[in-house]
Amino acid sequence: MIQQFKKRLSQLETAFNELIAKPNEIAGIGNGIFDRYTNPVLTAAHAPLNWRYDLNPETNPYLMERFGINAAFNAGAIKFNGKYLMVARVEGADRKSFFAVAESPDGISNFTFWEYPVELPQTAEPDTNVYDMRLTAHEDGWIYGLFCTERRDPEAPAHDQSMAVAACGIARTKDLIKWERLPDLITNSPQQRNVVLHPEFVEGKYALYTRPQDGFISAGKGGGIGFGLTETMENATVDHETIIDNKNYHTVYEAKNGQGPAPIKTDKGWLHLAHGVRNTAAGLRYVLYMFMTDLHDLTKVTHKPAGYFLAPEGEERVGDVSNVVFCNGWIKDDNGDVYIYYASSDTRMHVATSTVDKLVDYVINTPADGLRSALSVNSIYQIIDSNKALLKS
Ligand code: M1P
Repeated sequence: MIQQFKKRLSQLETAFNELIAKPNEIAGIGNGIFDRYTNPVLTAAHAPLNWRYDLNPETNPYLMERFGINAAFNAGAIKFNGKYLMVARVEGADRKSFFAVAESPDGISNFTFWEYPVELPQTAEPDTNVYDMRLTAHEDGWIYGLFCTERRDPEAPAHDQSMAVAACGIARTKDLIKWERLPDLITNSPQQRNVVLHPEFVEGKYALYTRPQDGFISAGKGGGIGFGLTETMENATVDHETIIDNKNYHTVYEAKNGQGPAPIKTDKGWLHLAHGVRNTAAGLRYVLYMFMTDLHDLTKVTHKPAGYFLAPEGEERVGDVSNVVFCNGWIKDDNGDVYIYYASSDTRMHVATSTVDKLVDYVINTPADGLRSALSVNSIYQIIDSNKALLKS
């Protein structure tokens, strides 16, 4: 028996070590805007063996998995002490999500989870499920993690065990190990998801991107990316939300949308990455899109390329919730490189790399959505005609 235990343990360790050590390479020639990579950067299989297995042959003679991990996705991201960190949404086989920090030396490979998952303090109303943390290194000196906290709807009848209320949970830290929990955000919306803290004070207040919604799944009359101010994060309250980027008929954000990570400041404006959702016969399709807001008026969208920036491709299209890409973490390096950490199909994490210069060029120079087929054709005509003029010159 002990021989079998040892053999199985050695097989598990070899497979795990090979996975962590796997190099990652740019995949294909790309579209000039960003590069995809051959391998996902974080998966359920990256969860350490000692989280999943009781490694004592006396209490676990068959070396069975005692705590199954289902997925690792929707990660916040930050560069901290020279390392590239993701705070992933790790989901157990029991469907509960929790946060865990994974670190990489180069941002594209060898992501390894820290020893323990995040121990998230609770409020008086304990979370049933927590997910999708957005990290913001705020100019007040704290690193904030804003996330969705989900609880059963207190109004739900006994026969309905799926009605839930989503709210914005708030925690802050200096080292990503010890977290201080603050009260949940209060807004006038019945539900909130995809709330993100802006990194700078605005008019001396904390600025938040919100996503007001009527129901747990459907944005209903709500939706759009909202913007609001709060005096404090210790009792965060947004009394007034201005919708800065709305849902729109026959676009990739027709059903709902949401701010991704905190925006990146450039000399041309704030770069935003967001997700857009539309409904199809095969279910909801989530893609990523970008826009830019004014440096001095964060509620003013100055540029917005038509359509999606990144959509699920190949194996990314399949997972627990298929046809989804979602991003709540990116890292801008001092040299202008940008690491975009995106999840596919609520299952695994990938990285795409670009630069601030490329993303600014993309956002400013890609034609906007004319909202009609004829105007899309016009955009192609303009490109063809300027290429023809180039050949003649
Ligand atoms: O399943 C896709 C995504 O659905 C939700 O996003 P949104 O609030 O925009 O609809 C979230 O549950 C997210 O975690 C998930 O990836």
